[in-house]
Amino acid sequence: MEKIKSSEITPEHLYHSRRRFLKGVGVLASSWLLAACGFGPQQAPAASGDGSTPTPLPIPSTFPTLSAHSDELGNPLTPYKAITHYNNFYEFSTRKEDVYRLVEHFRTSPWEVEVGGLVHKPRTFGLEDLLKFEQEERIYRLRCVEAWSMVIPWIGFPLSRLLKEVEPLAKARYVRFETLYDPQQMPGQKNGFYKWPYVEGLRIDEAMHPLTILATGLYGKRLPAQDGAPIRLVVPWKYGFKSIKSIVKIELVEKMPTSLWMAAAPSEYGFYANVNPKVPHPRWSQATERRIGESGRRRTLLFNGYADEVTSLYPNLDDRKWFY
Ligand SMILES: Nc1nc2c(c(=O)[nH]1)N[C@H]1C(S)=C(S)[C@@H](COP(=O)(O)O)O[C@H]1N2
Ligand SMILES: [Mo]
Repeated sequence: MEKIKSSEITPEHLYHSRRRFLKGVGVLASSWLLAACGFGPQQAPAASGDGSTPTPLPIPSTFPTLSAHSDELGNPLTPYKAITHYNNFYEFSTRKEDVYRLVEHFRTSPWEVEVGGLVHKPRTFGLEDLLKFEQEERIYRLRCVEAWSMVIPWIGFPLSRLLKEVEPLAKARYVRFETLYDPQQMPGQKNGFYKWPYVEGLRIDEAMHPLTILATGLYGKRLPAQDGAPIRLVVPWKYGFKSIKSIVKIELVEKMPTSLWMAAAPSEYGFYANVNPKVPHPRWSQATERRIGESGRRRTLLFNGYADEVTSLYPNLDDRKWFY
């Protein structure tokens, strides 16, 4: 009997999860301070169990329940415990293992997000308004520029839906996002090295892309504070630092915004920050990554595995500016 190469077979569960995914998308100071979101590749705690830490906020009736146990490539979800106990959130601490404790008293309700700038209909959305957008589950890989990664079942809604509500003007070319500034609650903001508040930005077509979401939950629950409650951006084909947490302001602008990381280390971090295994960080390789909860390393994928969906956004992939 002839042997079939295993690469020619698409296991059924992969086929179905791929379909589910597609349905979902609808078609210096001292240099150690400069590692975007950390100190370079480093050890993470071994992830174990699901270790559910209940969040006190009620789960909105609009939240979908967990729909799958792997992403569209067949990678298993990272355990809840790891997603919520290994966090980059410099407003609280530069130590990933400490963040979950320091957010204990962080007030995420009531919460407002001001959306304005170059738009016809500027508007301030209360969290309750944002939760009225139809919430869906999106299982995405998160690839930190420090070369570790997770698979996270987010709940949220496309950013494009919010932007359509405010009707951007034709001259709006970029979207600028800002995290809450409140040093009383966020002790890390007393660290004068960084220019607070945390700022990030996207080109408007990146912001309108169907993969780009605002997340309000994960694992079928409200977003834990350490993951950016009550609302954070998720842009899965870019390094994790673009996915700004605890957003209070979204502005449509004409000029490319300067992010916190561009200001802190312009030779290391640019605006686009698309994942590319072939473009090393000035201080380490991006060829492989450590998936939290696994041993060994995985190969990093171009655009973090979302190349089919997003390559068309970036003409001339040889231009280094897309990847740093
Ligand atoms: N406001 C804010 N957003 C942030 C960060 C931060 O320090 N502050 N860290 C970023 C980095 S470097 C990463 S890798 C992701 C981590 O998200 P997670 O802790 O939910 O895994 O959040 C990003 N968003
Ligand atoms: Mo990161």
